[in-house]
Amino acid sequence: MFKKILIANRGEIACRVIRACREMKIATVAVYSDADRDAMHVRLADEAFYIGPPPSNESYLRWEKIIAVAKESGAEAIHPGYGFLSENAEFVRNVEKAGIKFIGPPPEVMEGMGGKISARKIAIEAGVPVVPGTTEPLRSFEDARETAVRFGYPVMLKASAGGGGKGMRLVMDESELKSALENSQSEALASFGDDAVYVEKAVVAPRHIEIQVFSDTHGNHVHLGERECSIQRRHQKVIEEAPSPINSAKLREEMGACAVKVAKAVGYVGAGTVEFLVSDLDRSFYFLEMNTRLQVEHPVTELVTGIDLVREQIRVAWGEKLSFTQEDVEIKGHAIECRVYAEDPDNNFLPSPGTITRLRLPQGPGVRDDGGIYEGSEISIYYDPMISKFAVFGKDRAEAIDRMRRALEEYEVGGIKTTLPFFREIIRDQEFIDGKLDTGFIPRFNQRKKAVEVSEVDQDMVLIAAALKYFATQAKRPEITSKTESRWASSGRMAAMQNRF
Ligand code: MV4
Repeated sequence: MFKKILIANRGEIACRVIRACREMKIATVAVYSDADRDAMHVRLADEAFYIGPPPSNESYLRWEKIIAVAKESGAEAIHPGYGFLSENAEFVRNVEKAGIKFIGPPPEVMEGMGGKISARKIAIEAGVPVVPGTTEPLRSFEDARETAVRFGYPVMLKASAGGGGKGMRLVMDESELKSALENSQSEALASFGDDAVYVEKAVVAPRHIEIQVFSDTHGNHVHLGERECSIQRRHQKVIEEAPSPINSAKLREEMGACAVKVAKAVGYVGAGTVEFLVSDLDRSFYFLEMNTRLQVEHPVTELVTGIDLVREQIRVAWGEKLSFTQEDVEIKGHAIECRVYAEDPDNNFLPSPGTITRLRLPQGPGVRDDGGIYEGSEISIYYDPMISKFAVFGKDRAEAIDRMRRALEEYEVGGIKTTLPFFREIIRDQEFIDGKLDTGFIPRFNQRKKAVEVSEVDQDMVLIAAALKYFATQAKRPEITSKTESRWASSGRMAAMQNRF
């Protein structure tokens, strides 16, 4: 087995990989920028090397520097985490040229799946359903007009190089097409340096369900069931769960088989994810794209399968066979993950940098916090503001929701704003509890919230009502005073406010 691995990343995912290495008795090398001198991943690793100023393109994206550090430290492999260099084929080629193992798929696989159009071609070739649409970039407005009519409105324009919804436009009818095409192309050019845009038929109110796949270098390809990731805000996942609340063994088998077909077709190696859009109407599903990395939301799959995906990635990179077969994979229980961000949900999710002055993590049955921070940590403005991923496990979805609600009450982060209050509301939302999760969930949730907010003129009434409620709850003491907060949580918060800790 490898004796030493370099982690070309930061934050919680670097910590996650270091933790797996520790368990496997592999020494770890961290890299850090000026902004991360005191970061958690630097403290957890056996060695740490400085790689440059805070901006990513001067530090975590400088692959020559990172490869030089790997050589200098004697690391035999590099784990890229997600983001940064994780899907950069040029980086992989240079890592391998330096005689270092890259923990991930071969560069050709990354290139094949890197473009949406090329990925669609691979999926079609593999006999996997894709969203009806084109497999060539649009040549002109005329071309777009004819294609849209052929597939029928509404259609989606998508950037082939796209990701994160950039360059994506929903077009309801022909009157919107011209400006949508121009905007989509210029956004694609600005974001990716490539203005190739193609057409897909729009799937109405779809779910985003993805299948975790795993492949070794001996030609074994398996899937580990699905993750439901439909709850997204501005194309960023917010809450993920496994299994999907649809929870159909038949659908899992069909989608899993398609995901494995895609993995086989590209000669995949390691951990990958095949994304699908699933129509809520008839459960028809369509290949969307494949992510050639370990994903943020991998813990929910680990919780319901009992398989350590990072450990498996490292074993596969060393050349071992998968430690399990498809028959061994059993989905048990239910897991839900919330992405905790240093953002202010009351102020349009504006990043909230600063020092974490207080940190109390949930404990007890069924909780897992994949964190990258500690009390005293500084959250800078330079990187993604995700500070931890908080996941719970229960025997079924109802128990997982109960645990998430309880654990979110215990969870306390002081000194900065976080998205925790937002999650405390979602976990109590009836549509969420009922599992009605499609792409329109967050917009509908915001509408419901707005409906209960009051207008300016009602402010006095609200104050009076609040005063009445306050005296009513005072009278009822020592009962629990809040529906949303345990007494342990509120006394902790009081202590924090009074600086008595
Ligand atoms: C779509 C779609 C409807 N029809 N494609 C793809 C990337 C993801 N960030 C949003 N994507 C979508 N692609 C077709 N042909 C709707 C979405 C979509 C979405 C999908 C899953 C979860 C949330 C979403 C929010 C907005 C749009």
